Amino acid sequence: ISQPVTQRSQQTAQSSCQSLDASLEEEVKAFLINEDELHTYDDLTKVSPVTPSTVLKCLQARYSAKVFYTHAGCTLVALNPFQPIPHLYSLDVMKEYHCAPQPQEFKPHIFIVAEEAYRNVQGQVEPTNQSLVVSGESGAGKTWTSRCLMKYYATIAAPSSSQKCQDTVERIERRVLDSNPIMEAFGNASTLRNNNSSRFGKYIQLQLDRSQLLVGASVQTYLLEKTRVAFQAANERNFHIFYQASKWLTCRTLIHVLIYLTLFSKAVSLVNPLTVIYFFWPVATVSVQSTLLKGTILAGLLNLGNVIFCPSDDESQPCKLKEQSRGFLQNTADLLGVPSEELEACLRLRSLRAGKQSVVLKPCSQAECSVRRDCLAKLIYAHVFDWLVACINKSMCADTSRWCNFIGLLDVYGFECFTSNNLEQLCINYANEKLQQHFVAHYLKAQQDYVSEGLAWSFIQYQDNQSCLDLIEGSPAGVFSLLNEECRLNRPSDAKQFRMRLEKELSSNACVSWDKFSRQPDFTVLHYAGKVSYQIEGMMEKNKDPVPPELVHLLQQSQDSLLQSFFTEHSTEDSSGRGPSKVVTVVSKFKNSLESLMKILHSTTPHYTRCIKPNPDCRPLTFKKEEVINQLEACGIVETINISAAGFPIRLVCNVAQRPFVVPPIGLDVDKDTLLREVTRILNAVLRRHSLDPCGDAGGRTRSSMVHCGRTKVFMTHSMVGLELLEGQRDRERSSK
Ligand code: AOV
Ligand code: MG
Repeated sequence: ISQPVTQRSQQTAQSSCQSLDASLEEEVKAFLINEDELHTYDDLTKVSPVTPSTVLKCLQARYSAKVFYTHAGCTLVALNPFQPIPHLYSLDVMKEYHCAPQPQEFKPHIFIVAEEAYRNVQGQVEPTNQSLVVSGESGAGKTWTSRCLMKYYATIAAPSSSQKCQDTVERIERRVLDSNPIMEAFGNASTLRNNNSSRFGKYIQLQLDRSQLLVGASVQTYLLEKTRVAFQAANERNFHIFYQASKWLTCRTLIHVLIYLTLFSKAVSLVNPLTVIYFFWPVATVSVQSTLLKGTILAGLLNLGNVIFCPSDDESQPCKLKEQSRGFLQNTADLLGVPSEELEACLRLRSLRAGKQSVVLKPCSQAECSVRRDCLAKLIYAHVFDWLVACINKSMCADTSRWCNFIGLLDVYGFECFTSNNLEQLCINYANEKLQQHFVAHYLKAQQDYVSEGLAWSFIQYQDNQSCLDLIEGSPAGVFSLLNEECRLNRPSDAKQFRMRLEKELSSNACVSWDKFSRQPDFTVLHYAGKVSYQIEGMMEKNKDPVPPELVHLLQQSQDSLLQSFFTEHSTEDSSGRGPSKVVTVVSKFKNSLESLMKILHSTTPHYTRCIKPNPDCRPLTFKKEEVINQLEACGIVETINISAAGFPIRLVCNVAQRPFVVPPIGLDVDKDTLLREVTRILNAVLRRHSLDPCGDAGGRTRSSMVHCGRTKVFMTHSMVGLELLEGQRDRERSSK
């Protein structure tokens, strides 16, 4: 049985054990004699012995042979080729996998995972929703993989041309696929790690009707990195849409240097404005469509970025606009449909409540003016993005009466570690920790079942990331809670003081460390995927994400009906920040949205794909061992393989009332024990009949049995073969009645 390693020291000991000692080296050498055949290992459970080195060698051999997918027991490892691989994802290949009686006998492919989930929806006992979780670090290939999965379902779950509802359904498939480039245009950007990095998370539910046809889809998004609108790190870029749309923006000033757009250029593919319009046609009014097509809001944001203020000598006076910014301010006001004097006043003056009735205006410093300007840009962009997602949902989502099951595709931002990391990275890496925990809970901790079921197994150690999660989300002593507490105090934030507080409160957690000599206050978290140092400066402000009420008032008066509609529902009272308890912080919102995601994941059958980035520079067909081994160790691939090889991930809960696989002649009045014994006997018999040895071997290591009977469940190895044969048998029995 797998066992969590709770102490860091044990983990260190474990990883040093993993470093090859002399005897193990010998074993590896023996194994490597067959180097010519290494690339033929389709499943890493067949590699013997399973060590980080042997697994690495095998993957490297496959990568050199241009084989990019490998099973790792219950998960699939996908190596990023960083170049298009012709024919790997063609229509013919999709059909081949879809039509095969046993797709798992084909070469490992993402389509096997897709097909398994598709067949699983119908369920062993009852239909079950499925989730395909794609994980991996930034640039590893998650978004690419989820696009492949969407294409697969849009192809194989489409009705044949003879079916009547072709018209609507065809539109749905198209829409589902077309939603991708639009969301990526607005939510992806070029970062140091990936030219097309997702700056938001998404979970797409593909809705299937009773005949397993795709009838709709809905998408849930998570925490868009909106700070990017106003600021990008060196050599990173703003969201793609600003570059893509510049050709069709009615922006009078695009010839100028736009501060919100970094200058370093990259070839960008254009998003077709017609696709955008086609999406919004059913849900947007004519004026909204024209706003979008002209791109006035986006152009307004770009102009806003060039509104610069001079430092002020006299604090009682609002600081002045730079002379060359006047034109940009006027353009911004025109494009956003607001009076330019009011826009200027909102940026330069802060209103303070003095007593119950009166409001005084306080001049803002140069820095404050810039913060307000950027805040306005972020506020508008975040609303545009949410509105866009809402439109996409409206146009894709099927009526609840039309669909009964779903397959969910999860594609979130991958683990990130930059030279400077802040709240955005903390949230992104926290999301990855949550997913890792889900994986650990599902595949590894679940093996505890064996104990309660009375099965004897040897323990396999794995890394539990609970203490890292406690560090971040724990209450009352966790980074998020302490950050929220600090924000609630509503006082000017002091990074040094906050760091001291963190150190005091979190000292007992082994997943955090403190660098006494760092120039800026920070803390280092030991994530499952590596160490990351987070800057504290600016973290509190980012968490509060305050919106000056004057800005909301301004936009409520906009002549642009779309812009105005974003703020009609918005309560300006809440954003005034008067009641400290009303502040819903960024981390609270994010934590809540992740919790609902986890609930959905727990209610579905998950399928994990681990994307691996073979080199840090995104170079085609380049395999850097160091880079790969770190990722393999981080996601616990060796433990996963060991548990998959030794374990029985398929469990049939034997419920006397349901009697899922009971083939006659078992009577209705049997007790549970008899039923279990009988099911096991039948399973073994079915396997033998198909010339499969129920006591088969696992790549040289004898496994006790492919089928095992516990107290309340029958366990099977991950080979779907047995299960499918069994289901086939059941269907035959039913139809012969
Ligand atoms: P990510 O989603 O995991 O990173 P992507 O899916 O965007 O990473 O992949 C990065 C790049 O790798 C893509 O733009 C492709 O050029 C290339 N790529 C990935 N998979 C394949 C494949 N199977 N075949 C060919 N090229 C591929 V991030 O969103 O940054 O976490 O936040
Ligand atoms: Mg991505």
